[in-house]
Amino acid sequence: MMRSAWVGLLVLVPLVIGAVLPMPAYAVVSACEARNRTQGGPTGADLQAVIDAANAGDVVAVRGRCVGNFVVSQDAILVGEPTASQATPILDADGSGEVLRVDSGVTVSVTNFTITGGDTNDAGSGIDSAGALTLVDTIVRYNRTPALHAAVYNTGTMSMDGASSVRRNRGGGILNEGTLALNDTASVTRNPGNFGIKNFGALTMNDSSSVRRHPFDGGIENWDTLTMNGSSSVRGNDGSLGGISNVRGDVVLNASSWISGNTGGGIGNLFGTVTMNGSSSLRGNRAWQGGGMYNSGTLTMNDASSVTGNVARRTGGGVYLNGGTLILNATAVITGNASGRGGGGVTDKNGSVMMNDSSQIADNTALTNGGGVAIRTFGSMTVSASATVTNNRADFDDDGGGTGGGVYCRKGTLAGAVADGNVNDNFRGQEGSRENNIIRVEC
Ligand SMILES: [Ca+2]
Repeated sequence: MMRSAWVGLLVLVPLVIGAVLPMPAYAVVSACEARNRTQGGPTGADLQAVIDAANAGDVVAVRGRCVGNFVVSQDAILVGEPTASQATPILDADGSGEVLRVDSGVTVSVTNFTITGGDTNDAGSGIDSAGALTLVDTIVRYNRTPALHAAVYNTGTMSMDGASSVRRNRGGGILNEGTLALNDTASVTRNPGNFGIKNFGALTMNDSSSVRRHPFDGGIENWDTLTMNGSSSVRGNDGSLGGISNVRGDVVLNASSWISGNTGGGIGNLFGTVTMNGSSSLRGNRAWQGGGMYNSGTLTMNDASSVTGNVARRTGGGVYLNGGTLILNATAVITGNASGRGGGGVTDKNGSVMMNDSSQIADNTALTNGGGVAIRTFGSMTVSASATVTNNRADFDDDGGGTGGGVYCRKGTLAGAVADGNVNDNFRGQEGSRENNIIRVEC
């Protein structure tokens, strides 16, 4: 009896009010409203008190803007509920301390929030997590740290899902010492004081995730392991070593992952390893030397991976080897790169180039020597029976300065199938009428 009366009232009240006033889709909330949805508890303005009173795994629903330094020390599910005035609820430290701390051993998910207003003198002004934290459609922005720190500090296991992003924080974006995954369309963008992600742990980028538009120290500084899958990208960053600086770490690019439009080069590899698989690519990057990659470690290109359309103002339009190793396997290609001086595709200074299988260095241009490859200072290059160096052009500005359309070997060794037509149809000048395959000086 009572129940049916209540149901009648619940139906009646909105109809009566709705007839008088247009009702918003959601209640208007700008202050903090927190409620334990699992236990059906009352709504309060003290989010920390609701978190502390929750049982492990309870859903804590939040509306509006909650100010404070929030700490989660047991398993929890935080869900931001949209309102008319606040579609994405805000956790705000209001310019003092960390916004959200997740303790070690705790599993937490955070869905549909903006995390902002953190200000600390070390890493983690926005989020400081030692636990297992999943961010879903959550934005971390406008937090502040000194330049060498970062808005997010992860020493546990963190994943960024959905459209989560870390952006426009002062200082770096993320400092990772644990395990970090970027999934879906998650992004780290425009953290203008510093790098996007500095990685001392295991960093994986999946799906269409991206690290973009960092103006000073590049997108990612990697000291341990970085794996890029799906169509993930690092693009539009500026840095002294380009989009990714890899310092003795291991970088693996799989599937159709891409490194593009970075200034300072696509990847700067200092004594580490970079392995390109699938159809991964370094494309459209620019640098003084090594437009696609500056390499003093090992770059292995497998499958149909490519280095394409990169530009060096000086040498090594695609790849500049400074004592490092470049191995091309399968159908890997270095193509369409350009240099303002020598080595349109590759400059090999005291390094080693091995072209295996059906790999190609093709359609690259240099304004001086070595349209495809320039070898100098004891560099070496070996070309296997079915690999080709073709349609590259030296002296592309046609001023008469520059030769060695395929390979210009200033000092070093050039070996393998080079006398068997594998280095063929390369040119000096733009016209394409003057075949100019291999020039040996002290080789
Ligand atoms: Ca020239």
